[in-house]
Amino acid sequence: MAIVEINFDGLVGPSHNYAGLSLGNLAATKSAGNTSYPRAAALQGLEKVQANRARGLQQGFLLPLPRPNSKFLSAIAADDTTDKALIAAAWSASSMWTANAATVSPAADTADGKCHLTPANLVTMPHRGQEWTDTQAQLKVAFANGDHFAVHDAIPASFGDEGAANHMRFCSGHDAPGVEAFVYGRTGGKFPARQHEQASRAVARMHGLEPDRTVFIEQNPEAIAAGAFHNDVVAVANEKVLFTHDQAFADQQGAYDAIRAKFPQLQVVEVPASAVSLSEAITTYLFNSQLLTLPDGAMELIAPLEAKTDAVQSWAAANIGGNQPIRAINFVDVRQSMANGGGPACLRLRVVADPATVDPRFLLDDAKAEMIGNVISEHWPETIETAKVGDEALAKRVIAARHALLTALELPELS
Ligand code: SUG
Repeated sequence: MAIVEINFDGLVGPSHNYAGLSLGNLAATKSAGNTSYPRAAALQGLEKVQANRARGLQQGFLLPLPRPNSKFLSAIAADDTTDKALIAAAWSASSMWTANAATVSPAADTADGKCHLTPANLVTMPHRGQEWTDTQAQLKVAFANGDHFAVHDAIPASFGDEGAANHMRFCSGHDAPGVEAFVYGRTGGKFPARQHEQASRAVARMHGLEPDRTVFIEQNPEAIAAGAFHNDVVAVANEKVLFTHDQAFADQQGAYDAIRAKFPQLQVVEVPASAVSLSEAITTYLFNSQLLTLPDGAMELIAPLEAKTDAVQSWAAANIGGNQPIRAINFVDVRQSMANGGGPACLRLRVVADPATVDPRFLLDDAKAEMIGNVISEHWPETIETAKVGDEALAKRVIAARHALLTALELPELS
């Protein structure tokens, strides 16, 4: 049995648009009203995935959820008088950011030896709070093998949960037992704190994690106020390495100490504000990079193009490569997603498992990637103007596009 990390990227849906729905997500707010390019967005995501496969890594994908979401629209009795933002909520392609789909605890960490997945309730934002039931339905198909996986219900809506975006795992190798760190925010700041401490604690209990291999850390309120609506905008972990801005946590040294107490091998790669300011960290999404272990054991960062700034490059020149824990930084074009506040790391959900235990329809090979690319090129709208969100003809096109993908992938149970 080969237990490996499989990244499940969210395929960008045909309704991808810039309606500016996420308060506290500065990129999405700035892009509000702009014309989107769903076809280019989806192809950019697919290209990132293919580049990671070319690095020798395992890739899966999750499908766009049904949009416009007719269940949501009928639940709010939507009509011509309904607030435009609520109509747009039903059209959001936000399920592409699968780092928010669920929290995943690999089998090596859990009491029953299964890999546990809890869909994130995403209740803080109306356009995202409607995702989890459909996400769960999909996870139950992809991870249907009950000998290896347990898919839970979301945590009750009283406690906001944003999934893997606020969760980090430290381990000597992906298949080894890990220490899981949950990062939560406190309410009362300028922007909503989306991850509630009690949601994090409930997920840890639900997954059967041992308290002495679990850490709870408070996010820096200043980081949330500066636009880090998820912890993965200011920190990312992989195996022994924590790559983080020095203003990510409420008590930075306390956070390192708490992790180290349970995971002594921790290596912190800290970027000080003097090298890259908090605001530059957020506009560049440097920490929303994927930090990947390549087959030869070396780690590389997959960063968004937006992170190719002078400040980042001069920090990287001195701190990446050679004998440093991170060997290289690569840049990838996911600009359509970035304009809605989603970088390379937002677009993927990490699952540590034996690929043979996953429904093969969700795993990628070259032929399937080509087929998906063809469906996108043929069916995804080239552009969506925000004013067109809600348009009936466009709705038909978006529904048909998703349907074409489900048919090509032989996943009729998700229609
Ligand atoms: O929840 N953007 C997403 C971006 C999610 C990024 N994910 C992680 N950091 N893991 C969000 O704010 C914008 C959609 C809009 O406004 O239509 C949006 O939902």
